[in-house]
Amino acid sequence: MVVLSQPAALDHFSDLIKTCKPTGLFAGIPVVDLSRPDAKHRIVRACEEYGMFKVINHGVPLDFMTTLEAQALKFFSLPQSEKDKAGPADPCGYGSKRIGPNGDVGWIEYILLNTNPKITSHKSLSILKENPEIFCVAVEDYITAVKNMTFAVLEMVADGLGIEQRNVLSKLLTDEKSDSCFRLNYYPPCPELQALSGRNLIGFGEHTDPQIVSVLKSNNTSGLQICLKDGTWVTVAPDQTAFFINVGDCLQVMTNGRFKSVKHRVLADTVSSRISMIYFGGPPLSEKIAPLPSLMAEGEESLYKEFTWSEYKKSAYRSRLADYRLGLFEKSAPVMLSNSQR
Ligand code: GA4
Repeated sequence: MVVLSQPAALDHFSDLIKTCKPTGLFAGIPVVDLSRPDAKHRIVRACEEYGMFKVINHGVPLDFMTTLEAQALKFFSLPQSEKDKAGPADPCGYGSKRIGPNGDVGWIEYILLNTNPKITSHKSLSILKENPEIFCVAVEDYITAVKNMTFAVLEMVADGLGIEQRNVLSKLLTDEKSDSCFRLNYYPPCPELQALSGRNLIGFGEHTDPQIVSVLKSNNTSGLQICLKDGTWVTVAPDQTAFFINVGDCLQVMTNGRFKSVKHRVLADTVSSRISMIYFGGPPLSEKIAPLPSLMAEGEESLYKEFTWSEYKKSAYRSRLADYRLGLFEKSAPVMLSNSQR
């Protein structure tokens, strides 16, 4: 028997090393050209089938995307002691390897910010203050443009679903109390991985996003994988000029399970660093999350117990990354199972 020993540099990270079936780049993610009249129908179909789609002709200036990415790279290249001044993440701020409060880890460095100026945490403010030239303008421009695109996409979703009130979803994010956040992720390359032949290093472990919708832009390094309906994992081909939009748990509930909150994860690369920036659109804390009445057929019942975003968020922060968080709120199965037990 051949026993592969682990490179010393990875000794502390055995939790992050997994054997994931090799997958080729998946070409099946629906591409939606937002300038085309059929966009709304394509979006709805994609949310039902994959819980994710890629948008092109999105109207976000390329310059905003490349500038923020360059600034983020600059930040992550600072000496560790400088970056640590913006941490630890609780949940906002700079974090390295630790994800969330319950022991999850990944081969990652990140910055988490609240996007609502009214509830911006002290930590978010100090990152912006200490690195003004890096963040202020670039983050502001980028987030404003991405938010506007997201509002338009959510209106297309409502329209595509045949709902008369087009802003029924977007208004939750345009609300001044919307609890949205923004994340910059940096996945450093790990050359030592090569020695682990066939095994993978987890950058961000499998999970679903708790919010309504997430909007991701990455550089050209692959790593993002999604889980298809049949349980197979596929690698999403990166596209640095497009956005990948995915359904969050709240949107799954608001469509009474018609849209699927997609399970996804990120694997680290041996040679290239991956950078991604994600806007997570969440509703106000007091918002009740329940199926939209206009989507319910006669006699159809909600699959979920009613909850507010604040209750769901609290419950999410008590969970581990891979837990099936909606399980606690399902009417039929009131237990939280880890994904591997499902
Ligand atoms: C997943 C989606 C977003 O990145 C995030 C994450 C959050 C965190 O990193 O602080 C969580 C995770 C995410 C879900 C379960 C909890 C909370 C880490 C974690 C273990 C910012 C979010 O809103 O939920």
